[in-house]
Amino acid sequence: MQPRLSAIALATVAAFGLVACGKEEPPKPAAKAEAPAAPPPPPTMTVNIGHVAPLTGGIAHLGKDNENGARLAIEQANAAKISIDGKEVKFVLIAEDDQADPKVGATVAQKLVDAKVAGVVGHLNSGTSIPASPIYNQAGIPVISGSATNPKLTEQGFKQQFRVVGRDDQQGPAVAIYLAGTAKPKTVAVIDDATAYGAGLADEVEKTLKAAGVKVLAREKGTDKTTDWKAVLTKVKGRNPDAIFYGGMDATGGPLLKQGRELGIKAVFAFGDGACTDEMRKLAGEKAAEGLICSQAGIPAQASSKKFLDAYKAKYNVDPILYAPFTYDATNLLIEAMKKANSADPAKYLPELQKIHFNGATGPIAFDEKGDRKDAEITIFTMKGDKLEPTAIMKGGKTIAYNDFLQMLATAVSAAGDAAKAPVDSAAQAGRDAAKAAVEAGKAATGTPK
Ligand code: ABU
Repeated sequence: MQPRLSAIALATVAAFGLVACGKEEPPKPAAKAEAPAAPPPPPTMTVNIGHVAPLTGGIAHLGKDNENGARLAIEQANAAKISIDGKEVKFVLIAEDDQADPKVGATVAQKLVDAKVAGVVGHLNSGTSIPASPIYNQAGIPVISGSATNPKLTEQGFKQQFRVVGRDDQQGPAVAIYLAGTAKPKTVAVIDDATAYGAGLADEVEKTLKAAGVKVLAREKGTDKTTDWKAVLTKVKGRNPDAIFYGGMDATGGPLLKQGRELGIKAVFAFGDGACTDEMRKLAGEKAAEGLICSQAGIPAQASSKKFLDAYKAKYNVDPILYAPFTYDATNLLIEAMKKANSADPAKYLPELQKIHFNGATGPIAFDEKGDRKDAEITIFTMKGDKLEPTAIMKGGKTIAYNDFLQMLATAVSAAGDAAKAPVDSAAQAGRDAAKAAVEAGKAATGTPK
């Protein structure tokens, strides 16, 4: 039996050998030397991009929102396998927490310089961006803030400093004109949080109100950590203002509004962009927040491109809060300039950034000679029911009702329905162009919104 079994086994092995090889040759040992050589992997390069925002403290939610926007852009760029100088680039986001503290902001800036980042997105706050800016300037590192609005940031002559939002000398007059035109206050109390942003914006509002003939009461101040405003508000209540403007962020503005209503203050409250979030409804309570007027130094987050909004929601399972579309654009601007220069060397790609024309999630972006965004919009919102509703877009001293802006957008969407690529973004762009044209032609109402 044994020899017969062996013969069967041999025959079986031989049969399998024939099937496996497909030809009548005895199987050979794997001919490794004859296999075609695998192509060498493409050369790669790592490009570090810094991001700075407060990730701890009262406005950590805004810092995280900013970081989310930048991180999404990095992830998309890596998925696109971008090549620079013949090398496939892996972009890495180095995210730092400056705690919204000017000193920490400067320390973190030096840390990013030492880490040899190719560019920086940030910082979130004007109060940290301004002290960090000479450090980046000395190192020649391009920096784009997606949220810092104090004019000084781009008034220092630093050629590598940019921002993709408007400035407080645009935002302050816009919200003040809107407040004066709609609430028609005779006296306004102005309070700020003693930061570069809050105090600077309050100054701009005060200047504009006074120029419009509105009486502005003596300035009151807190800090960016004040959550007990009762002493300040009691003083303000005694002066019986028709409106109260606060320059500060939502973490402090929310308690201010809540405690103001608790004290029985009936005045109209108006805030700037840092306190123009839906958080206000949670912090102040729905009833107290009703009727709040506030401004954003750009288009509303929800008006940014559908492509961005969908990708953000898919990745984070929430909607952007405030500046995420702007930090997303800021990151893409750095990458686009590197692509155009075919280099991630700051000295080589900076000239491309200075002259860039880029269609971002927040619309067309180009910079003026100071590094400010050309033609930045300012949006005015009113808290109605459970959310902030965009009311008007202000641009170049003129006002267009937000619904008219949306109408133009809808018309453009239908006209651009067969746009070859990225139709939604093309249509949104066409809508923005139409709105811009309407504003520039002076067809929209001026001075006060419809
Ligand atoms: N623009 C408001 C928040 C950021 C800043 O400090 O400017």
